[in-house]
Amino acid sequence: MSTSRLRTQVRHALPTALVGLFAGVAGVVGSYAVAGYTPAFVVSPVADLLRAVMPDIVIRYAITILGSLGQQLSLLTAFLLVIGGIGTLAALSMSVGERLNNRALPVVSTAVATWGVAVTLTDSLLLSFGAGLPAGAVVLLAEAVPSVPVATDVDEDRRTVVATALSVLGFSAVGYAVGQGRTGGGMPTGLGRSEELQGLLDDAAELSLGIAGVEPLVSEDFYTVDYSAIDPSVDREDWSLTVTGEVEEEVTVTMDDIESMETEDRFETLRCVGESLNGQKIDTALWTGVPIMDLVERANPDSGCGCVMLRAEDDYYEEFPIDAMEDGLLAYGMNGMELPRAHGFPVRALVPGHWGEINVKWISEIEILDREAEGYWEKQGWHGTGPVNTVAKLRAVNDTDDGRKELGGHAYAGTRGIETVEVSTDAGSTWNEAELSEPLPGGTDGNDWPDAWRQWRYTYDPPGDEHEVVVRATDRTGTLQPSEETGGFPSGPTGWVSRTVD
Ligand SMILES: Nc1nc2c(c(=O)[nH]1)N[C@H]1C(S)=C(S)[C@@H](COP(=O)(O)O)O[C@H]1N2
Ligand SMILES: [Mo]
Repeated sequence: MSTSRLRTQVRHALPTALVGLFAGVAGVVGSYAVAGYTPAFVVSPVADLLRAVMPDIVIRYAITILGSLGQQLSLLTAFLLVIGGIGTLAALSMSVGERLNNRALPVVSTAVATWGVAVTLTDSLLLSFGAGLPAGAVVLLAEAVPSVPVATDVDEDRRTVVATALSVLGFSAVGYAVGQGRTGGGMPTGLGRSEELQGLLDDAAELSLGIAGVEPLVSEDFYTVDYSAIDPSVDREDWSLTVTGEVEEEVTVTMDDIESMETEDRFETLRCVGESLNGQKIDTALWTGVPIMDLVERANPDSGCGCVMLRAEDDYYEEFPIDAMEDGLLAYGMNGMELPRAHGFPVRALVPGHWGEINVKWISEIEILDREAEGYWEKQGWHGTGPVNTVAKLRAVNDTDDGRKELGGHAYAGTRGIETVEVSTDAGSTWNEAELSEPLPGGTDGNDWPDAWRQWRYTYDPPGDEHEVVVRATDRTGTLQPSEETGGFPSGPTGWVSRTVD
């Protein structure tokens, strides 16, 4: 092969790869336009697949160390894989078409192959056209330009590339906007009963100590932890929840059924077992829902293990003792509004005093088990189905106007409740009691306090040089938070939060 011939081929291959890239982008954008940011978007199952093939150890550290960054990385990888995959299909189609001297074939084969892959990934025959058609259209656009003689006219290629690029760019802008609209998440809907619920929220605001740098008792920004890359998007009308397994009779309820049941409003804190000791994966909201057991008892459960598996629309599942649900809630409201999608719309479980992970979002099934089984996180080695550890968090170190130091944070002990928070400003040699916010109204587990955190504040005259501040809590059973420090894995972090202050 002469060098000029080779050069021509290389120049020619470049546009093919580029057209492939454009086809990949167009396929992803088209899928987004029709599916929005939901599991029917082609990137979502690929991100989930990545998680499934990832070794446990990576997932474990991704959640404790990388936090949501790990999720963003796998999402980015999934994007690149899908774009590259569709691009490869398009490029292959184009080179086969060129060889057979058939210009319709690459268009059809790109569209059909992309559609087929999308169907395989998302299970959606119709929405998969959103990926297939734009990918095919890009190839059509590229092919529509008069075919180039063997002695390639480079300018012609360049023109094709620019025209295709501009079309894909325009399509991306429109597709993104349409997909955003489809994703929803516009204005949240109120629950009604707004006066009553606002009254409770006002009470909570009044009980907050108002320390700079410490979130109020009802969180302004509630954390999220999701095992899948893209949250399920559940239609209120399509949703139902069924009690299955070891029951006399399966019971299924819809949203209308849930809303006709007796409602409860409740302040409750959630905390993730995978957070760090002074981490931020702990928050409190006012939840509205119905008692889980009102529904479970209708099915007449008869479990051999006294255990239950909650299952969700994202195929998440967690197992734990039925007893833990005794005071559990099926929540459909959060802070006076419908439950947001990120927190489990339309319904999630709330299990008082237990780690966040068994508070299953987008709940779809309550399976009464005959024998013990493992939940999703337990299969990864976590032990997060039990009651939470007691913790006092240090959130703020403030200088007051009169030259003193003000320390503040939250303390949480699940349904055991917080009795006292103590602060040491000399590395643990001496201790003083901190001021505590009054408990939020309500009660669970036969207590007259709710399963919710309290705020603490401690003000002191600083010694004038560097000193070590340590914080610890005692729960209402009189048990002091253990001082021994462990990381989050597998049973949640323990130890006393400390910080050097100057
Ligand atoms: N269906 C479903 N429920 C879920 C999860 C999930 O990934 N899927 N994550 C769990 C974990 S690990 C925690 S800590 C809490 C977090 O609830 P939040 O996202 O509302 O804060 O939800 C739990 N419920
Ligand atoms: Mo969690």
